[in-house]
Amino acid sequence: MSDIFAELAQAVKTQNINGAVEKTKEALSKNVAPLDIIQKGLAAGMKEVGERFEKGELFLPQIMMSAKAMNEAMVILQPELAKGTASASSGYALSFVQEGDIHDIGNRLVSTMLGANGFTVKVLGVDVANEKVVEEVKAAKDAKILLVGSALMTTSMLGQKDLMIMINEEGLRSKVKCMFGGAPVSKDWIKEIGADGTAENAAEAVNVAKKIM
Ligand code: HCB
Repeated sequence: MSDIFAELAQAVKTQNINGAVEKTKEALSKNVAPLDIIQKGLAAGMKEVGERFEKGELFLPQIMMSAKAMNEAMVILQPELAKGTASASSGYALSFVQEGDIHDIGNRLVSTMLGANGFTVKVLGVDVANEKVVEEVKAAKDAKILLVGSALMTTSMLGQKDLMIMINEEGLRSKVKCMFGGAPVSKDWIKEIGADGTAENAAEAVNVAKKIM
């Protein structure tokens, strides 16, 4: 089984878009769980791509093509992930990528997994201003709302702190539970800004979301 994960990762690492799609189809045909295909295969490859980019061994066009390979595979996986088994509603979630940030692969994955686990998810997309999030919270009728914010850059992560301040100033803190994630987000950061939780991956995000709601 580990071979298929290595091959999925390899397809992402070598910017092999067709290969990522074909290997994903092959893994599904072998009954490999869609989430394992992502976490043990595609995302593991993407992690390595990020590390090599940081070391200056890869350049932006290569990351873009690796992201494209992962995204094409996700097109196939998303309907599988969305099937889920939940029937009861777990709550309403607002999902977004922080202002200035367009990294949406992880946020889309978390949103899909929450949807598959009974949450009604409104996806606000990328580069979302805090004012927009606050506006959406005010407009929502639900008594409690889960904020699912992602930031992949240390710069955009700072916007999470500003959002917590805005939410408090607007008197909305009791209406929201705040779960933030993305590579630079740590438990210490969550504590510092007074949010409610974080998660390292989409499966953990579902558990955390259910716990804090
Ligand atoms: Co991008 N990029 N990038 N990038 N990029 C990062 C994020 C760096 C860390 C790479 C590096 O230097 N090592 C870096 C940020 C450095 C920093 O600030 N510390 C960086 C940079 C600098 C940039 C640009 C500025 C590069 C440039 O233009 N010079 C530029 C910024 C554009 C912008 O946003 N304004 C840029 C562009 C790109 C793309 C477009 C080429 C592409 C994004 C494509 C897309 O998303 N549509 C890209 C990519 C792919 C990456 C890396 C390689 C991978 C990110 C990814 O998709 N990971 C990333 C390296 C890294 O992250 N270490 C690199 C896979 C997903 C599945 O994981 O962590 O996003 P995830 O999500 C997980 C997890 O965090 C958690 O669950 C998810 C699912 O398992 N989670 C949550 C996520 N959100 C959550 C919310 C919750 O509530 C709970 C859990």
